[in-house]
Amino acid sequence: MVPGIRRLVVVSNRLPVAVREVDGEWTVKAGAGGLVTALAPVLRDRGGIWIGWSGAADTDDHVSDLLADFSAEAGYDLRAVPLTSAEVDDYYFGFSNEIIWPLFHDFQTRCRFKPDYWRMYLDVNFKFAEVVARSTQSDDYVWVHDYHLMHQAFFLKSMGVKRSTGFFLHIPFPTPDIFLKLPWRWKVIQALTEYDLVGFQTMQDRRNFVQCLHMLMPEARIEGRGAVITVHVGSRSFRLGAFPISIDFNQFNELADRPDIVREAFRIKEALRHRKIILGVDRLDYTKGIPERIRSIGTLLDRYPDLKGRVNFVQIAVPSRTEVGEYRDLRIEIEQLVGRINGRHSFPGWVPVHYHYRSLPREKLVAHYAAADVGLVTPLRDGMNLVAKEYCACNTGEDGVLVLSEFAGAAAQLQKDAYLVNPYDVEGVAKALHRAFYWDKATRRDHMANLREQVRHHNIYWWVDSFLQAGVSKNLDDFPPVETVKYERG
Ligand code: ADQ
Repeated sequence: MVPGIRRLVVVSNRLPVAVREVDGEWTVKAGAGGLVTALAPVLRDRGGIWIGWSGAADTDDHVSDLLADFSAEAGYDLRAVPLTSAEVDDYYFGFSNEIIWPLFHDFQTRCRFKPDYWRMYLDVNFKFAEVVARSTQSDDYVWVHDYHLMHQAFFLKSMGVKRSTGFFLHIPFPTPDIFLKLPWRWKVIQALTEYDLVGFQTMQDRRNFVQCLHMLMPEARIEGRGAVITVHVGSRSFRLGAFPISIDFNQFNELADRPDIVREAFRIKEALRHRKIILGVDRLDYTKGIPERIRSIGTLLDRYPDLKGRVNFVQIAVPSRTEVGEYRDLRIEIEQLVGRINGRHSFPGWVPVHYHYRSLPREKLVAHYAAADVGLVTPLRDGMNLVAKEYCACNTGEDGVLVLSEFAGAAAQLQKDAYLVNPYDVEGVAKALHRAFYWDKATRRDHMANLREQVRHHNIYWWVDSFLQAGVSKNLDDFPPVETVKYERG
């Protein structure tokens, strides 16, 4: 797939496995996220390596044997970067989750700019880079993922280790007025310029990055147009691209049509007496706009009494970062809002909001998507949002409506056929839901068919290939703008 490149080396904060201690025994299981599904076959076919933290602190010896067994079976190597509890606290919970995550999602008031976090972030990045240097050779392609590890190329170079490197940012890149609040803004930008390719989810993220670059490094010069452009800084050049991440469309599509899942979807509808289902699915995170969404449902029922007893809102929230106080507070806020709306609007035989705080197995999740008449995806800010794409892939009857936040990266691709809303505008969201409720069958089918086509073409394999091609190609003309690229997996 990539000429001249020996192996693909993926570097991410977490390894693509779940390592757990159950009753004193350590176990390791394959992870199930989209990134794992997309990259695992690529690594397996090309004999690659995945470098990351196992997810458990201070587990050095217990885990390495288990990972070796797992590697033998998976067909690619897993290399764990062991982290101490102090490192996990300041690098992961601190710098990554209390500074970069809120700042890059425009929540600057939630940031805790502690210098200790920054120092530990650098130490841990150096530790990762040492493992990368030890585990790789000069003709390997090192693909680094996400905001936890922005300094990999910088440290590899400072060690004198020459590697071809690419970086993909899964979260948004903020506008200069927000990014410039970061006390270590220059060092972060400078570190990113050390990669050979930096990939963003959307053209807007890339534009934001270019604006920050112009402000902090006025000598930088941009060349080219389209999805991939070149930046020259002094004697050095690197590339910037927009590569919207996606899902394995066929996998979701086929699951949704499997007879047992069709039956499960029917059971979900039956349990709600075949009322229209509005569905929300998210990690429980303040960026996902769950309280605002629930308030919109309250407003919907207040303003449009014709829908009383005719809709159900089902919110499924997967527990996330439960150790963090802010996330616990958010959970309480959501539970109170659900209680208040149900207390105000329920009548015998009808409870408007059904809230589930748990992770669902893939099959159950797909059954919920397939059963839902409206997918309500309203993050306050999101790099992409895969739930929006999963909902479309599972809507095999082409009968659903996607109501989507204009602040999700997915809106750039899906805006023509999704019902776009401002998630802060509770009345606007309520109005959109009311309209969506009355959309006729033909309108629903037209829009959903287009949405599904978009996700089918720009699937996760298209994403991997376009990043890797940009990572090693020398010809910019190979890269037409993302919006017009047509791709089908051969
Ligand atoms: P996330 O913030 O985690 O990802 P998202 O893209 O929506 O956000 O992915 C969430 C995943 O979790 C989906 O695949 C979904 O199916 C799954 N999920 C959510 N709730 C679940 C539940 N209750 N049970 C089981 N599974 C559940 C980050 C960025 C995003 C970006 C992705 C990929 O924040 O913007 O789209 O990375 O780059």
